Amino acid sequence: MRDHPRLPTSPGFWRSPLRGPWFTSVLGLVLFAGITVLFVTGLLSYAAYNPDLSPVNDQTPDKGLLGFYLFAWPTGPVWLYRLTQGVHVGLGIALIPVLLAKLWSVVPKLFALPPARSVTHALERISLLLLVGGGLFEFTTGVLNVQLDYVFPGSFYPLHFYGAWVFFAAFVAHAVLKTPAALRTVRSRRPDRTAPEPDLLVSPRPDPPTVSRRGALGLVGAGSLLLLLTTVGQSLGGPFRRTALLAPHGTAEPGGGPNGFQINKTAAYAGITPADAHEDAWRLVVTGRTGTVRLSRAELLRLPQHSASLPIACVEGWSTADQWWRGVRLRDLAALVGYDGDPPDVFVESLQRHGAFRHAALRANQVADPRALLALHVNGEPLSPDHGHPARVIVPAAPGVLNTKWVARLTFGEL
Ligand SMILES: Nc1nc2c(c(=O)[nH]1)N[C@H]1C(S)=C(S)[C@@H](COP(=O)(O)O)O[C@H]1N2
Ligand SMILES: [Mo]
Repeated sequence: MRDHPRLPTSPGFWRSPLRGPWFTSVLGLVLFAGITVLFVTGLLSYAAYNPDLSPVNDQTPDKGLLGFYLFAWPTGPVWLYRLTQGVHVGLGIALIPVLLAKLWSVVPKLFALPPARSVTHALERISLLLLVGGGLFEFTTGVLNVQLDYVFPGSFYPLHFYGAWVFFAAFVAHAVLKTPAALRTVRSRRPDRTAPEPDLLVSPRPDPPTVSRRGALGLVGAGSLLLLLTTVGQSLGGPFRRTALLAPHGTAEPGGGPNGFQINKTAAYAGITPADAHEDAWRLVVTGRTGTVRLSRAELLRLPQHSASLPIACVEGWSTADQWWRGVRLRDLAALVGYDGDPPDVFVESLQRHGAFRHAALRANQVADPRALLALHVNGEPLSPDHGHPARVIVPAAPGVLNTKWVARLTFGEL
């Protein structure tokens, strides 16, 4: 047996016969399409938080120019955020095997010497570091946020947001440089043929193959499919929910009965005691142009009650099927404090004393929608403590985080 070079900087160190331009190009083109979708759906998710409306909504306050594209998130179709965020999380998870295979396929390049042959080459390699580092960072922070309620230092949102911009800038540079050649490679070469010219990815001394290149791609694809099938149930619901083995909030509905659907933070977790939320003591405080009114739950129930079938869709990718909510329209509450006709933005505060999601701002278009409710009932029963009793906000098409539970105060206008 010939000597095996001991340093990864030597081309002969890398022996897999799978590596080569075709294998890398196919994976690269899949990532090109997939990561573009991840970036766009990620930007949409940020816009859906209404960050430009109020500092309490903005999880990334120093965004500066990166917020250039923000727009008023629409209130329909009601499944809008279910779709965009379901795609973001589901696709992100399904692409993990492709990302890992792609990195594995180009590993000899990361070790190649000399580190830089020219200024252009040096710049290309720096952009590659940002690309690889940024890609691993974005996928890791995303998965941790979905799986573990987070463990990183600092908030998930700014890290994932700024990381996305750094990563995407490097990604665009890389895609512009590589896509034409990758397309040519995939169109013109068969997977089992190696490059006619010497290519850094092709091992000069390959080991005998144990699987074909197409076979290896098939394995990567099967891995992606498996992850997809064990995740998307969290966004699809229905019978698929039982297959969502990898989704912490996505599997079986908790408990039974009308309130038996996913709970993000329980009342106990949010520090809401039965005394806080007791109907005798609780009053909803509504403030606006003409002053303040205080309403008990019984008084709210005497106002016109309206229904809307709306889902809850969380940034973590899970969502519920439509639930049948019933309560007072937000725009009717605005009218009580001097806003007939065109309701303004509203600032919503919860009984909860700590935590980033205890308050949220809703835009005028959300308040005006006849399906936007201060819900008192769900599926024909009073709200359970975990779903926000005595009252919660529910707004069509919005991220779950804007559906404040255990509401104490609504302040219309003056945001
Ligand atoms: N007061 C309060 N409201 C809140 C939250 C919270 O932590 N505190 N979490 C929000 C988030 S992130 C989601 S996804 C939804 C989940 O609603 P559910 O627990 O009824 O499913 O509630 C929202 N309302
Ligand atoms: Mo959420």
